[in-house]
Amino acid sequence: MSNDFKQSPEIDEIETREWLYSLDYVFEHAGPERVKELLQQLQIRAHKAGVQIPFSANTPYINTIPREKQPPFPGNREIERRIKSLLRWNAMAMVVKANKLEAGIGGHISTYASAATLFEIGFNHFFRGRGNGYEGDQVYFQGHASPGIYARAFLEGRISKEQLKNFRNEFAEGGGLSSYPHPWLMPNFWEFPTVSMGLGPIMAIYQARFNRYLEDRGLKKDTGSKVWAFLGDGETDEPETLGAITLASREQLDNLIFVINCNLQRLDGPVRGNGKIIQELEAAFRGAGWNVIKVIWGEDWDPLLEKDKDGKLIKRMGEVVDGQYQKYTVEDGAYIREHFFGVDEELKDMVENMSDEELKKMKRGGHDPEKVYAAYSAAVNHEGSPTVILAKTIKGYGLGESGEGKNITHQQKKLNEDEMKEFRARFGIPISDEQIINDPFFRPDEDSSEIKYLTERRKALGGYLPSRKTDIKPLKTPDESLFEEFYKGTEGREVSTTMVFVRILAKLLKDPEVGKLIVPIVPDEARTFGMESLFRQIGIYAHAGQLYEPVDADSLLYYKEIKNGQILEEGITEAGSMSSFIAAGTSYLTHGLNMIPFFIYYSMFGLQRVGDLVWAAGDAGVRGFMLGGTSGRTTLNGEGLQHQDGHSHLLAYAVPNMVAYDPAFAFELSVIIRNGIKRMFEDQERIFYYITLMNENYPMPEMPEGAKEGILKGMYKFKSSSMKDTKLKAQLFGSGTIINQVLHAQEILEKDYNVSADVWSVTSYKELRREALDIERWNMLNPDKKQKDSYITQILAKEEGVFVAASDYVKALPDSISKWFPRKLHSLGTDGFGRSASRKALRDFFEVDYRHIVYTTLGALVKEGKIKDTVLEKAKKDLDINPDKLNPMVS
Ligand SMILES: Cc1ncc(C[n+]2csc(CCOP(=O)(O)OP(=O)(O)O)c2C)c(N)n1
Ligand SMILES: [Mg+2]
Repeated sequence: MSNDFKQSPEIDEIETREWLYSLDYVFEHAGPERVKELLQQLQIRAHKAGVQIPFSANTPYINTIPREKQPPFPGNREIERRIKSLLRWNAMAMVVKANKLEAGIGGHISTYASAATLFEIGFNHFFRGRGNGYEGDQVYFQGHASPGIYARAFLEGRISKEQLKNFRNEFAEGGGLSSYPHPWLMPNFWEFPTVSMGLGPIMAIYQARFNRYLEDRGLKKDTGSKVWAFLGDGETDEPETLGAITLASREQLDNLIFVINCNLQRLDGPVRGNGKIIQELEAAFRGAGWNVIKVIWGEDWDPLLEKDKDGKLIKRMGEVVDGQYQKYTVEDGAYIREHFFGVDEELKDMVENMSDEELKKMKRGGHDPEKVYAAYSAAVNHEGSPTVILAKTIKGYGLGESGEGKNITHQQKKLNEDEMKEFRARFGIPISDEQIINDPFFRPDEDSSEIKYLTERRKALGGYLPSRKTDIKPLKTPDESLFEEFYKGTEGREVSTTMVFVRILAKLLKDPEVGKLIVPIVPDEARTFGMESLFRQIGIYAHAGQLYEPVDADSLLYYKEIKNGQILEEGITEAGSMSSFIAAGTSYLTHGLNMIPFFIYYSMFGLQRVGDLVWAAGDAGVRGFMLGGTSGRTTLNGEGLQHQDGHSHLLAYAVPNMVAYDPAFAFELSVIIRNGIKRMFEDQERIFYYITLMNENYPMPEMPEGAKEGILKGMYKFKSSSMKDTKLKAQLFGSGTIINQVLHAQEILEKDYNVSADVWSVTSYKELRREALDIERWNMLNPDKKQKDSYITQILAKEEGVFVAASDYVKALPDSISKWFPRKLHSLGTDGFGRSASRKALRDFFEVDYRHIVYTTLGALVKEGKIKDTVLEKAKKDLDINPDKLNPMVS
């Protein structure tokens, strides 16, 4: 048959009808499965015949769950509506009041206004608390919807009126409420920090995965708890939001539910004015293997869809873009009639009997409790993959003229009196005009139907939420004997601190007490760090086990994936690994388990790459060790500019509860890790650790007598000079592998220049600075009391000579403590972009090798008039110092 054969339109129509009738027949007699099978067969046949069927991951722009599949709604709609009205009112009043008391204090009204139904269906019917034998669901609330969550806690009697009044006024008497979900600031309330867009979703994915990990390893029971992540549609533009969704489907995380509040707007304007965010997200999530449930239209659209026999309404729904839908929100019913339905006579006829008022009131799906209930119910019962609910809502819903659906609505923080009155009338809030101004918050009596209802619902669901566990059991720190091997040194054997770490980890893993609690996390770098022996020893976690014969099956260290594996081998994702670290490091709060994560990665791809997640980890109260491997701008040689880290320790300064160390020797590392476990898990301090590890091999010395305290405080004298009677003195400070350059410099100074130099090992500039600042502040606030000396001042007061510090990090580190030194501190460091070259060349380039340390020391002695210029002149030649070399800092 020729391709240009064309049959008449009439025949086309008959043919189409016949096919459709056949389909209806099969559906009625054999059911949906048979229809699926037939369609698949047809698709294959068409494909074979060369018919290119356009790809689409989308379904029509209507609700995924048709009306006839909706389960009956078990709640009392009227009471729930009234509760919701109270929440809307109090949430709005909280922001308005806060801004009245202090203009510009901020806060958000519109986001919660759009999400209220989405949250409330959860609170009244789904979110499980930590009672009745459940462990509780973990809910990541959209951060800037916090006023609504506070408003609910107020109705629940968990937050006082005074606190509501002090929203965003945390220093107020009686306590205030933090702007957003910050567990650091409200440790018994908030569980997850979510307000930095994108972090909530990725943390939720890894939380759900970590819950599975604990179950698969037999560390906790599966009580059917779910992880819910509420996020904005604008938030989906953050790479973190969608970046890990395939992990969730790959791992079949049916304990995970995303609810995306698609109000079509972000801060400045529409999320996709010229497109459709719901369809875009549907395609992305379906493509990634998620169960996608769209909740687009409310119940008043059902009768119209019923009438829509030829699909014209569905087609119209699908062709209108989001920017236009936003316009319908702000316009009246006549506009909707003309511009939405008016494009087609049949559509126009469909709404002929409806008034403009009725058209205007037709709800979006996300504001319809029964539609949202149906979606959640399907989500919690779905098995085999994670679910995302795409709920269409209106930003600023209920704000009316003062902001509903407008581009400015995100920033709306003030309502004038008339607008407040209008709101009050719309939601039937029983308060007087006078109260609106002075005392707007309203909570009905304890025995009112609203309070009784919500109290009963939360009781049935196992308690209030959000809330945090408080009965944390401390862990006993592993015995000193486990670490002692590392205090002895390696007797000449050359090893790196990375190798030492792996050995410490292996020993900890074998410890009968803490072994099972250790969670090694690695983003595809286990071999880089020499950790591959752990693959076989403790296994790589894989929910599915190992469905293949690994290529290296016959080798001792084969790639062993196993259901109860202990290592989290995350693949190349520092953000994902960091999220696992957060889930593991907060499991003392979420599950009452003192899991001890060790997350090891390329130090360059840590604090600067996932710094915002690190900040969130601090907020969340994470415990555990981040290990920046291959660190040091000159120690990781050959790798060049993008790999060589010489500044992560500076970034660590910014994280308030991060304790950072840059150890040089095995014993230092060992003392630091043991003390870290003690401080975090036995003493229950809210801190976490950052330790850099290096890959340069050298013999590890024995721990000097009495060094422990100094190691932990940040510095101690490692090696005094053997020369006694010389006038020329120097104090040299070294960190990490650069300590070896400093030790070499000590020798040269003594041998060639008659300078007696002591060597100090600085394990942590940050700790030294923190302590000194603390003392300085105390002195400032207590001038009338006996003034104290910082640790730095105490130990250096009597030290003679010039001070020179060198590390494989930027000069800002030694500079940050120099003001507490008795005399000037000369800093050497690795400021600037790295290069691919040998360690020797790099250390020359960055001026941190022994030559530059010697030369700097001699220069300092010249300036102090202790030696003559001529000595320095000669040294320049002997040490081959080039004053005209490139400045590494800017080249
Ligand atoms: C990483 C980050 N960037 C910017 C912001 C500032 N911000 C707060 S809310 C918001 C708009 C949110 O839009 P959407 O996700 O659609 O949420 P909606 O309020 O519409 O529900 C922005 C840009 C932020 N909180 N985090
Ligand atoms: Mg939005």
